[in-house]
Amino acid sequence: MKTLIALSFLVAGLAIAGGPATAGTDGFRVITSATYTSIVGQVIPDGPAGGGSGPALLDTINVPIRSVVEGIEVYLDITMANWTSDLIVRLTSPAGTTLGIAWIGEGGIPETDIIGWFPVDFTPHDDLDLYVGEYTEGDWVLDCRDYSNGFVGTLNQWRLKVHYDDSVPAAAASFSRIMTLFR
Ligand SMILES: [Ca+2]
Repeated sequence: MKTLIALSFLVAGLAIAGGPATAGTDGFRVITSATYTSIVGQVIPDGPAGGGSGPALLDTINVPIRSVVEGIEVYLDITMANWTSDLIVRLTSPAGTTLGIAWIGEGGIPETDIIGWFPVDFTPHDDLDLYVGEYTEGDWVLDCRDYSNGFVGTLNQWRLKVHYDDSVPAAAASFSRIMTLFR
């Protein structure tokens, strides 16, 4: 019985939130976006001398929109004294999905400051489309860690751009949230 209920929510979710994520108006779908900025200004703790991860610098952006994700973009502004390739930055969605954003020298990030959008300016470690279909509302948590002893970086600010379907009613968004519970 639980399975049948889950499937009915799945069908409802697909009927409303399915289709390609495109900008602008698409029939009944009104894809729009909202950008949130968090000014942080904190040093990312240095990695230990023996190797491995340093303590995490965590920062949260709370998204109040009740809808489903059509796309996610992340802007990072991290200044480094020297070398960024010892940094790993991850993002966890309200549904609990953790994806890699900036990752040890990958995706075209420079050796000095990382200032730009993933995936517009740099290629994220993981495909951020994996967030598509998740619930937008709640805490999105950025996790920055330094994996090499020596130089440190500073997270000046970051931004989260959420593309969502503005035509999805709150009830449908709740269905989407229930869907994530059955994954
Ligand atoms: Ca370091």
